[in-house]
Formats: sequence, structure tokens, C-alpha cells
Amino acid sequence: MKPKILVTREIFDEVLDDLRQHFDVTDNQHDAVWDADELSARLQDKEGVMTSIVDRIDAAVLARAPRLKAVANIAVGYNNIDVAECTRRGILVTNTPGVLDDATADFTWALILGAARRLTEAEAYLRSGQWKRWELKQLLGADVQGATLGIIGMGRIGQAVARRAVGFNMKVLYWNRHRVAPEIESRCNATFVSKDELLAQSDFVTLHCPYTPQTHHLIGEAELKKMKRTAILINAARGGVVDDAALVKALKAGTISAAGLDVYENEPNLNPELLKLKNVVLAPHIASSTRTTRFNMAKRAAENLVAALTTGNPPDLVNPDVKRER
Ligand code: 8YV
Repeated sequence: MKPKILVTREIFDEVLDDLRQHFDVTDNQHDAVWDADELSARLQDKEGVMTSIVDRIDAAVLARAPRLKAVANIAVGYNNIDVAECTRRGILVTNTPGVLDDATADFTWALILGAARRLTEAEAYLRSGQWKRWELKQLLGADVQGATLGIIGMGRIGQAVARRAVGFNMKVLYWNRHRVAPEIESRCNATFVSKDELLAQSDFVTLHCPYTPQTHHLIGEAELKKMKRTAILINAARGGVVDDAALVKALKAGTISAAGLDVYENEPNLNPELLKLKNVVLAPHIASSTRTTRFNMAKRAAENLVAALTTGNPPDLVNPDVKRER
């Protein structure tokens, strides 16, 4: 008998077919969002689950999944999973690092350029029929070329963002938990500075750190006040790293000039004030969403699940301290 697994999100048929070779698969063709009870009921007899940030695999859900041996997240971030509880219960947890760096970095640049050049505001203006003539001072934006880019979180995605800044002739500053290797600094042409220095000097501050208790509201009222009044904040990392209420206040008061956001606290229920602001470019958590990248993410998660439940050694294990014998 094949091990039973649950796939909580609608995924690509080809990946589902691969999974069916190894497992008895229950999938979610309608991409429904299950509450904790519905999720737990479906996990009761499953050995593995392939999931994404929409589904919370927390201690209460895990307590009701006695046969679970592996959780494969279709994402590089895994703040939707109680990893410590998985580790305690001997459950392997995996993510999908590497395959989405470039797509996410490209989209970060879409937000940087879109916010700097007021692209969504310009399009709304045009679509509403307000455009009557060319004007010298129409929709004036900020220069990206030659500006200073501050990167918070210099992992794979932060580095991919930095490498793209070379083409814009930018000065790149970064702040990270620890300084990265000199070869990486020189490849990215990036200088390690303190968080305060980065906030004070950057024209664009872009976030690329995971969401953890340590990064909760890493950018709040005090940090926004340390930024230039002309600065633009970009978040394609995780909601919760930014205090959205403080950001709304800062954008309204002109404490900073604009923001480009792909992620929010309490997704998909945005702070309604954000929707009213002109000086934000907003996207629905799609930074990794290219056809190739999302396919590769699903494929990588499936490979991790197969390895976790067959060899016990998935390539992208995030909790190496897990006790393997169950
Ligand atoms: C995913 C992401 O699309 O990888 C991540 O951490 O935020 C995105 O690339 C999203 O998490 C869906 O699970």
C-alpha cells in the first residue's frame, strides 16, 4: 500500500501525476481554504502533506495528525509551520530555496521601479480619462539610477536584488544578522552597515528577511522616522516584518514618500487604508509567480516529500535536529 499524502493547494497536473507514482494522493482541486478542523480531519490518516503559506500547520493541527512524518512547503518561507513542534514530533519539514530567487528579485525591481515612477498611479490617471495633455511637471517620480539601495536581509534573494542594482549604477548598502562573505559583498558591490545607517542613507529600503519573532515589525514607526522623507519602502518578503498601521500613517504624513508591497499582515485582508493611498504600488503576493518558477517550486516540494517519506533525507530539510525514528 502506498503512503497517504495530502496536497492542500491546487498544483500542476504533471507534479500531481509524479506524486501519484509514489503516494495515495488526496488533493485540493478547488483550491479551497480549509480551517484548522477541516485540515486536521484530512490529515488524520496522512503520512505527508504538501502545503503552502495559506495553510497553518500549527501545534493544534499537528496534535491531530498522529501519522504525519513530513511537511513539504511550496515556499522558501515557512512561518506557516510550527517547525519546533514538528521537530519535537519527529516530523521532517522542507521548503523550496533557490528556485525562486530570480523571479522574486525581478519582481522586487518591478516594485522599486513602479513605486519610483508612480506607475499604478499613472495608469489609473490615464484609465480614468483625466489625461488631457503632456505637461512638464506631470507625475514626477524619483530617479532609480544613481540612488542608494538599502537591502535588509542579504540571503539568496537579497543578493539577487543587489546584483541587478549594478545596471542602475546604484550604491548598495545592506544589513543582515551577520556580515556575508567578502566574495559575496564584492559580487553584489554591497557595503555592510548598521540598520540605522541603512535607514538614514537609503533612497530605497527593500526587505528580504524571513518572518520570525525577531523580525516582527522590524520596520515600525521608529524605523520609518529614521528614513529619508523621499525614501521608498519595498516589501516582497513577509507581512508582519512591516507594521502596516505604522506604514499607512507614515505614507499619509509624508514621513516617507512611497511604498511597493507584495505582502501584508493578515493576508488577504489588507489594511483598508492602504487601498486608499495613491503612493503605494500593491500586488497580491505574486513575487515568485512566473510559470516556470511556480512550477519549479511545486516540483521541488514534491521531490522533497518523496525523499522525506522514502529515504528520510530530503534535500531541503529545515529542521535537521528532528528525531528521525518514529
Ligand atoms: C510563495 C513566498 O509563492 O516562497 C515564499 O516564501 O512567499 C512565495 O514565493 C508563497 O509563499 C506561496 O506559498
